[in-house]
Amino acid sequence: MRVHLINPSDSSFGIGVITPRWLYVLAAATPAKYGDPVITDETLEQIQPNQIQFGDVVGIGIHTGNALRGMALGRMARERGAYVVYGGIHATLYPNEPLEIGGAHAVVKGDGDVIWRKVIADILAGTTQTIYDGGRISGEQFVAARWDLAPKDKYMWASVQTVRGCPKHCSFCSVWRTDGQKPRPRTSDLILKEIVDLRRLGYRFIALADDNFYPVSLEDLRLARQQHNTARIEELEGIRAERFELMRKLSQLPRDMVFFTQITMEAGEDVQFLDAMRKANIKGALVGVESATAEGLKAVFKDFNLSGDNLVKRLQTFKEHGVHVLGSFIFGLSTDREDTFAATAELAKRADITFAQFVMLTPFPGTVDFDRWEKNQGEDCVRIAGIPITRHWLIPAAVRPKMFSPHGTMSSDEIRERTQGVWDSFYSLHAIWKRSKCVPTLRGRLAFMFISKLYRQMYAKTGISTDSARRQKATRMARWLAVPCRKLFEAKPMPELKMPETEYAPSTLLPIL
Ligand code: B12
Ligand code: SF4
Repeated sequence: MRVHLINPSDSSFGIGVITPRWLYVLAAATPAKYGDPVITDETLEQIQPNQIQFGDVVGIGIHTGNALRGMALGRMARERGAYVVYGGIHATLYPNEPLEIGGAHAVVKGDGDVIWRKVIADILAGTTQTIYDGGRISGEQFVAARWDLAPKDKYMWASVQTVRGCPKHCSFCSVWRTDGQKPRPRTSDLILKEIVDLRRLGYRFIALADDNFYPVSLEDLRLARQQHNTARIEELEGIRAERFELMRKLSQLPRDMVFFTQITMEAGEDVQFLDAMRKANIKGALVGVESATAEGLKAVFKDFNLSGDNLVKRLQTFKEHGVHVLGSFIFGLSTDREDTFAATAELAKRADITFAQFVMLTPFPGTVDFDRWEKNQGEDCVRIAGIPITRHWLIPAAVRPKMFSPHGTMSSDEIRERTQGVWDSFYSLHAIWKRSKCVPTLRGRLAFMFISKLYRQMYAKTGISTDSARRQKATRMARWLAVPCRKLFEAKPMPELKMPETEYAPSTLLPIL
């Protein structure tokens, strides 16, 4: 019996930008007595069915975007006589779906770190349950990934998680419902140990795959103090101190390391936090800007963000303090108008952000937007290829619409074309070259250009295009670009690297509290 872990994907690029962390965490959670799991990441290459044998255990992790491919893999594996188990955010939200159409024997909801060993043991003992609840484990229980199993020359960035959960409640996001609103920080010494191991292996670029690296804002603290809520103040200060402690430890790592994370825009008013990020070599962050207008932000329950000139200033603050921004914008909000696209493109340039992504509003299950939308669709909703539109992820990609909520003034095609136009303008050669001045050397500037083009190719061209021939062409182009790009991320392994001195130094925390 072998354990397989498969990350499904319709598009394979030969090279991956970021390691899918769950594969290597579940590999670490697989007891040694079953041998090393066979790992297949289909964002690199598609699986060969004959790798799966009768009696194997096959774990498939799905988010909504790759659920359909995941279901096909599950059916294939079951037909070959394997035991099929699903997990991941989509399986957590719709545990019955893999059981009904994905050939699943079992589905794991929530965190897999602790429960995975029980699932395998139950399968082998013939006592499999159909649904397991892995729950929301505490930070100390998060399992460190088995990076020794990752292919050496395939990924640009490794991924390490430092906290799960997010206290916000944005209407388009499911994280606060699945991972919870209470941040669950991981023990900082364990994070550091995993990062040191990665650097020893030759990874120097690391994505901190957190829901929100900045779980306590100054505003949260201000409110708790205003309410004289002592317990809350202590809790928030504790989490905040833990963040600074982690960053202090990261700052002791080799200076060639580069970290990237995801944070809310509120971090831009917390310059002490930004300075600590810079010292910790956290050189960039995905910031959910979402909309450039106040009405748009209200529509997505994100009115803690700023708009207009204040937004530009706030985003510039990140860069002034040494943190590059990958701004994430959503198009297709009910408040968007024809001129919103050009205004957003203009704002992204003015705000001097280093990278940007422009996504079309998608009602992801588990979100407030989805609940509202599903209710509006009613029982007799539109069906495509026999699938109700409220289960859009099950509609074959070739006929799946790109937008789901009719817009008051624009057609879906118009929104798609205008979104594509904003990508084109932000990633034109001229615009990228101008932005590349943030890198000091000519070689660095050329690398920046390559990476920008690859980013656009992978995320915009394969995602927004409706025509499958164009998508295939874009995938081929991305495969071609990815090879030289990955070379830029290569680093010499440092097998001798020691763990930095990590003893707790309370005095260093005092000024921040
Ligand atoms: C880092 C990250 C990214 C990174 C890296 C992706 C990568 N290569 O790993 C980047 C920035 C590239 C990215 C891109 C996107 N992402 Co993203 N991403 C995340 C984030 C913040 C963390 C994922 C992570 O690594 N977590 C750490 C691992 C260990 O946790 P995990 O994957 O949940 O796995 C645990 C359990 O789920 C379970 N489990 C998982 N699989 C399995 C399998 C088995 C068999 C078992 C037993 C258990 C199990 O056990 C694991 C350990 O506890 C999540 C948020 C989240 N909370 O999931 C969003 C998230 C997954 N992303 C999301 C989205 C929407 C996207 C994009 C579509 C965004 C966009 N519009 O472009 C793209 C899609 C990219 C793609 N094609 O896959 C959504 C998905 C929503 C949904 N319903 O599917 C999430 C949930 C964020 C959100 N705001 O809602 N993402
Ligand atoms: S979008 Fe970001 S800030 Fe909003 S709930 Fe999701 S993780 Fe939190």
